[in-house]
Amino acid sequence: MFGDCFEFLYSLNQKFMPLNDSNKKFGQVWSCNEWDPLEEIIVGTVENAVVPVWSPAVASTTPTHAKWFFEKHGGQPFPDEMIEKASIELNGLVKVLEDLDITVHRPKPLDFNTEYKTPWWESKGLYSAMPRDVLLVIGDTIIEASMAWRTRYFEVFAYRDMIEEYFREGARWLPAPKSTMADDFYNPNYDPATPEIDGVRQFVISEKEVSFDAADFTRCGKDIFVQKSNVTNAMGIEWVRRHIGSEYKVHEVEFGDQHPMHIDTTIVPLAPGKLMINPSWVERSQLPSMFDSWEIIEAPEPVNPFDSALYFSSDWLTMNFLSVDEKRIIVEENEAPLIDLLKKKGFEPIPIPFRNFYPFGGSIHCATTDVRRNGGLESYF
Ligand code: ABU
Repeated sequence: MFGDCFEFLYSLNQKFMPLNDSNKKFGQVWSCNEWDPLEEIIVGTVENAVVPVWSPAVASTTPTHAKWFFEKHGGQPFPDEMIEKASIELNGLVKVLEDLDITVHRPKPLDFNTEYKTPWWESKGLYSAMPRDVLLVIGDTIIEASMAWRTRYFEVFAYRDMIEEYFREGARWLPAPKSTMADDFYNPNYDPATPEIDGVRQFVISEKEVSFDAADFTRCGKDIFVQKSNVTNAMGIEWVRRHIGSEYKVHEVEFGDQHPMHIDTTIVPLAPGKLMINPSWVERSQLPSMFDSWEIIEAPEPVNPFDSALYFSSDWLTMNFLSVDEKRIIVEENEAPLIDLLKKKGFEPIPIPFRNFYPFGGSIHCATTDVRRNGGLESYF
């Protein structure tokens, strides 16, 4: 009965909200921070999503309680019901954005269940649910991240049609070098149980080749903050630094997340002079001193998911929200303490249901990449 009802809602959703609406015009690429008024955005899709098989790269950031999920489903499509529920929420996000007059584009999902082969290994794909991981927009440039998981090697092709459209509209287009992701790209001694040795953070990837996910970067105009993680290495950071132009400064930061992968549940710029931090990972003293004049807002504890499991992420998806402008922030509707805090601080949260997307590894920020925000390139420090 429950399943039938979802099937019906899902088919309605698919009927009225087709992906890849080719009639929608692609505009200019321009986004310099996380808070200028949003005009155009990419929203991911869980269509065709495949569960990765357990591997050292997956194990490096996956909560140990979730291992059973990968053992049971690894190498197979995500269960239909998960896809259906998350798709409804993604389509709801699209509707909210479009009602705010924001142009939304969706990727063209690949057949992620097809096995592919490189000279070094074989794999299936993952999904095109998280454009934030793959595409980094800095000013008028779209950077394709190199990525670090074999399952994500070809993921960018889900976005290629739209990147080409943006290129035609004048965007600069910068694909990062792909690493081989051969066995020796990964650190054979990495053990998630000992993520720090003699005070030095350990990572599952080595420094042998360039590697980064776009979501390890966060933008505050001319200043961009990035962390090393289990998908982003120093070479990857240096590659971005050298390619984005001398008007930008890339600052490397390190906090207390023992298994880092993506900075957007650790520090989140909200508006000029306002930064939200994850109090369980970030000490104020660890922030670069340039934040001394900023208001630092500690995120409240996450509300534990009522019926969803966090297979790919920490509990802190609470902070993984999307700013529409300096005041309005799209947040997950169950995160009541966060919503209250934002209101108290003068923001206008827009709550939407998004809990069924959480098990895919992210929330609203991960599920999107803002392509155009209306504002100039400025220094906020
Ligand atoms: N992809 C965002 C997840 C980060 C986290 O696990 O907190």
